[in-house]
Amino acid sequence: KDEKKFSDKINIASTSGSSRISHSKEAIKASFLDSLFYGIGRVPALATPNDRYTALALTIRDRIFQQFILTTESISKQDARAVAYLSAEYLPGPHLANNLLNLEITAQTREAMEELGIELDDLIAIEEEPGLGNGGLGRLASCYLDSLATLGIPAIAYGIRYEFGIFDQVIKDGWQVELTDKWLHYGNPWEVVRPEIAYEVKFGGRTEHGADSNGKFQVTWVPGSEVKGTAYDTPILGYKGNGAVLRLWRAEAIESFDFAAFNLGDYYRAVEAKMLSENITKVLYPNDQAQGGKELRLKQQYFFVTCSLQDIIRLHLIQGRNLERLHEKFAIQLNDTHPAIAIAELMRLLVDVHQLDWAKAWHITQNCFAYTNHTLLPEALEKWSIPLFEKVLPRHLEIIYEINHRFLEEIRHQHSYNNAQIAGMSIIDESGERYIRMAHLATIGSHSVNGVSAMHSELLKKEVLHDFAGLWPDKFCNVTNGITPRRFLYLSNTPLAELISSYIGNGWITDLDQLRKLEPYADDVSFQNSWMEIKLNNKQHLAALLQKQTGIEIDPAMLFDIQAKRIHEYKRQHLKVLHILSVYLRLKKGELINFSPSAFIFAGKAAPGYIMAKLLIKLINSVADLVNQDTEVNDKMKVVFMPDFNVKNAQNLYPAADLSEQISMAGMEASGTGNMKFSLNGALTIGTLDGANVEIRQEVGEDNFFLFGLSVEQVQANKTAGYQPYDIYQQNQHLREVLDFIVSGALSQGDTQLFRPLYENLLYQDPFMLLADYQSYIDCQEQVHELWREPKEWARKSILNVARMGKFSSDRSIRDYSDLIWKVTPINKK
Ligand code: B1N
Repeated sequence: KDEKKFSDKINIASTSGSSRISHSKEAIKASFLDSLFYGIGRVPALATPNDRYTALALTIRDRIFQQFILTTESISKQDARAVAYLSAEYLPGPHLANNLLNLEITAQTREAMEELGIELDDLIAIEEEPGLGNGGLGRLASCYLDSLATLGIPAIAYGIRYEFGIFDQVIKDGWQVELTDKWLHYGNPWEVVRPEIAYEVKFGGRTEHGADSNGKFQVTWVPGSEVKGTAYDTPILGYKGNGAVLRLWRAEAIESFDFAAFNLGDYYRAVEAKMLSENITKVLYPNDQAQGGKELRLKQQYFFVTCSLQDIIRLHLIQGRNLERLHEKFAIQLNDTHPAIAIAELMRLLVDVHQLDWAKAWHITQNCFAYTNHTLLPEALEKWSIPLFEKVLPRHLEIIYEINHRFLEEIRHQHSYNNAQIAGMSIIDESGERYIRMAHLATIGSHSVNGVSAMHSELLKKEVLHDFAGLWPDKFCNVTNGITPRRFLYLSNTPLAELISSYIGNGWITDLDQLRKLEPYADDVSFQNSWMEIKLNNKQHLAALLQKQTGIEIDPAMLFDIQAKRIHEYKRQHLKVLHILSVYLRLKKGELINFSPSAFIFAGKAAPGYIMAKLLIKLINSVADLVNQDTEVNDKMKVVFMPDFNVKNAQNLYPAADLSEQISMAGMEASGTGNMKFSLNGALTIGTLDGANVEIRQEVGEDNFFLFGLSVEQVQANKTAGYQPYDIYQQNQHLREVLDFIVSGALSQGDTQLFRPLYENLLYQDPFMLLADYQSYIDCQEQVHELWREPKEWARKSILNVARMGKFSSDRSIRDYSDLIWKVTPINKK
């Protein structure tokens, strides 16, 4: 009976050369047909486009898993310290083309498909992207996962498998209309469900305090309801090899829980319980930067956090390790406060479930967690009202009170803080109705707190977390955001990537600083010509797409001036609208002789409940209608709103931009990452000194960046002095004409009321100081047009922008996190 175990019988290395997963064209073809016949049971004659897409996705997935086996083996052999990234949002973008690129099999796959009479690009176009995030924060998480995988750092990214992601945006009569995002409708070939990896999640009920059978003090949580979270894994391939896992949790009913009702014959009540359970992961909240205090959102957060922590503990224990060393094996990163309940939950798991004493558990907890803050906006700082929180998580409220009590005792006695300071730092806000401040919980429970750009990290210490920075100066650090050059240059702008590689080699793909080698070619006329020719091609491609999406025709020779990001007042899409109207009115008067024909392009979603943002979209489309139909100007200017900004559409925008608009009020944009994507694709930036713009300008050089507007200090001084936008309106005649035009009815079939709220907000409040920055912006745009008239100079600056973007690779960000915060190193794969 010395039968060997299954695992001992398989030599994984020997499977890696197997023809089944070889990267040759013939193998891909055979594997594709296998997937089609035996994976989904189709014959070619009956295969729909989606069948073909699915068959190819499965073919590629086999090859990804094959690569993964090696990574997984090395990780377990080396007993390496791993990163667990906790984020309520991810925006991976379409997988197929990116995976082909990372496997370096795009060419042979294209040929294999061609030989079968299939166009690869048609299959790529079919893919529905997972819209599991709102914007920059979710995309950042996905860029980081790409870099973790590429660098070979052991990592699991945990999140929520929303059945419906961010809504699809369509424009009707100029207004945003939201449609349900049915991304799972045709199935999802990239994920693998792991029914055996599932955890119970409790909600509500009450706690019981007493002694256990050994007389030890014990708290028992008697829940009001329970659901189950099941793991769905998506393999994320890094460039050339290594992998990481995106593990998303889906809520399901626990059979046993509604069994009682079922046995009583109350079938419908049992099914209803099942339905309610599944609601938890039904839909993504489409608000970015504003939190409504919704019970279901709190449940979502707790749901994915407890599943993830239970999973981390399981992974730790099955390696035969001691729980007291959890922090030595896992670095857990909190992507904003959305997963910050993890701090109380890990305490509960360690103390209530695994019986560790409080001090030990707290040591482990603080050393596991690190917290990234992504915003200073007051309305985005998460807080939960105590009654709501207590109803959903009664045990966690007790734990938070205990954490808070111990913390406040410490600062009162060891640091002699006074009552006002203590009230300001308490986890509980007691200034009115009582709330839990999640940023305080995250800061107290973590060993590291970071902002996402140099400026934001400084402001974080000066403002929102000022007293904590005074107490623990060493806890605070900065990690400037970054983007993956694989997706946002190589994949989405392949012609430019290939041109770059033909001059400096392809080392830049994993070492973006090597782009510096382009600097000597910035003045090379033939390089400039190739550079601008590629840009023109990209613009043609975008023009064709926009024509298809909106019916609006734009001339690719125009200057493409693009603002693409969530619609928000602080981002000031309306400042750009003021500029467009100013151009329009001056062109109509025959002024502005030197204006170069421009296409003003916008893209972005507004939160469905954000009235002003939705009115802004209507304003943009109304301006577009007016301008595009006016034959007196429409050979000199066009305005287009691209609907449904998502990763897929974004990949068409960045490569085609001449000018990138990064015009938020200084101090408002934590970092921005769109700014990096545009610049990496050769757009010049017009921007304020805000977020990562500051560092981009530093890197590319002041001469290669169009700077305008007030600095943070000036914004603050203005506010203190009692900012009066109306005075500026009165003093600047041209601005007055532009603003008055908005309510003249010319944009709204005579309706002078439609845009009045926007107009009055600017004249009398102007919280984001558009009027203060208006003239500076207009003047700066004149400089843009001056440079545009010098194509060689423009090309030179465009090349220098790209050459100097190395710092903004997410590989650099991940190295910073690894060195400064996580203390992890890449695995060595033989
Ligand atoms: O995070 C990005 C930054 O580049 C942006 O500047 C920043 O605005 C963005 C609540 C947020 N901050 N906060 C959010 C998202 C969803 C939500 O429900 C807040 N997003 C950001 C990456 O660092």
